[in-house]
Amino acid sequence: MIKRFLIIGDNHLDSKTPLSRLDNYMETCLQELLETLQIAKANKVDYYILLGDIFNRISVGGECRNRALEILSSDNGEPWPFEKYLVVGNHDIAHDPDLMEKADAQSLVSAGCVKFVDTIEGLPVRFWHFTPKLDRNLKEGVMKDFDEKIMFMHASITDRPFAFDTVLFDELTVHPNTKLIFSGHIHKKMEAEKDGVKFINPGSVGRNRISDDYSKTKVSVIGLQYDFSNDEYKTKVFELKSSLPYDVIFDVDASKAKKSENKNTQKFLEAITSGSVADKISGNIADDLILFAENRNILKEVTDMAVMAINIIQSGGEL
Ligand SMILES: [Mn+2]
Repeated sequence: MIKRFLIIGDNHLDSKTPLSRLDNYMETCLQELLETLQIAKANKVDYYILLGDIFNRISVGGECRNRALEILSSDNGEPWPFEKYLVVGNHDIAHDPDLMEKADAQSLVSAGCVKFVDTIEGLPVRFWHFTPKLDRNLKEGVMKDFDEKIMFMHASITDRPFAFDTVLFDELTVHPNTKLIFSGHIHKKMEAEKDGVKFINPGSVGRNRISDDYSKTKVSVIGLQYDFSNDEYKTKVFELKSSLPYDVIFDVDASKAKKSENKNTQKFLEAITSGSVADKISGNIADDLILFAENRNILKEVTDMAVMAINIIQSGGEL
C-alpha cells in the first residue's frame, strides 16, 4: 500500500501584519496556503497534513479565518482530492487544549474542511497535538507505547541542543515500528536520522518575525511517498513560489537599526546602574535609580517605566 503525503509546517496565518513585515502578511500567508494545496493536488497526494500553528493566535479575526476556511474547503468550488488533517499547535489554542472549542482552528474542524483526530483508521500514522506536557512526555519515553510508523506532531524536537529547553531527537525513545517523525513548532528546517528512524521539521511556512533562520533558506513543504508494505519511502522538498524573498518582506535595515538602538539602551542602563554614586546610594535600587536619573536629566517617564519594571521583577511578576 503506497500513500502520498504533503506535510506543511507552521503557517501562522493572521490578519495582523507583524511589525517587522513590509508586505500584507495575511495576503501572503493565504497565498502560501493556497499554493501548498495546489502542490498537493498536482502531486496527487492522499493526505495533506498541517503540522500545527495554522493560525498565529487563537482568534485571528473573521476575514483571515473565513478566507483560510474557503481556501481549505475547495479548489474554486471543486473539493480538494485528498484528506486534510490538522495537528493542533500551541498558537492555535493559546497554549491551552481546553480552549480548542473557542479557537479559529476549531472553526476549520467544525466546518469539515480539516480533520482533528489522533489516528486514521487502517493507516499506521498518529497525530500528536500540542499539550503543555507533550515535550516532557516525549522525554519520558511516551512514544514507546505507540506503534504507528509515521508520527506527525507539534513538539520541541531538535537535532541539536538549543539555547532553550528542547527534546533532543538523539535522546528520543520510540517504538520499534516507528520510522518517521515529522514535527513543527520550532521554526527551523531540521533533518536527522538515528537507528533507522528519521526526524524531519519542514520549517515554518509562516515567517512572523525577523529571524536569521528565515534568511538562509527558502520556504518549503515536504512531500512523502511511503510504501506501508515494506517501509520504503522517499521525501521531496517543494519550495513555495508565492513566498516572497526574505529581504522583500522584512525591513532588514530597520531591524539592524533597532538592534543597535537596543544595544544603546542596554549601555545606558548599564551606565546608570553601575555608576559611582557611592556617597549617595541608599541601597534601594528604585530610589537610587531615580536619584541617578535626575542627576542626568533623564526623562521622568523613562525613569518611571524602569522603576515599574524593577518593582515587577522584585515582586516576582505579581503586580
Ligand atoms: Mn509555531
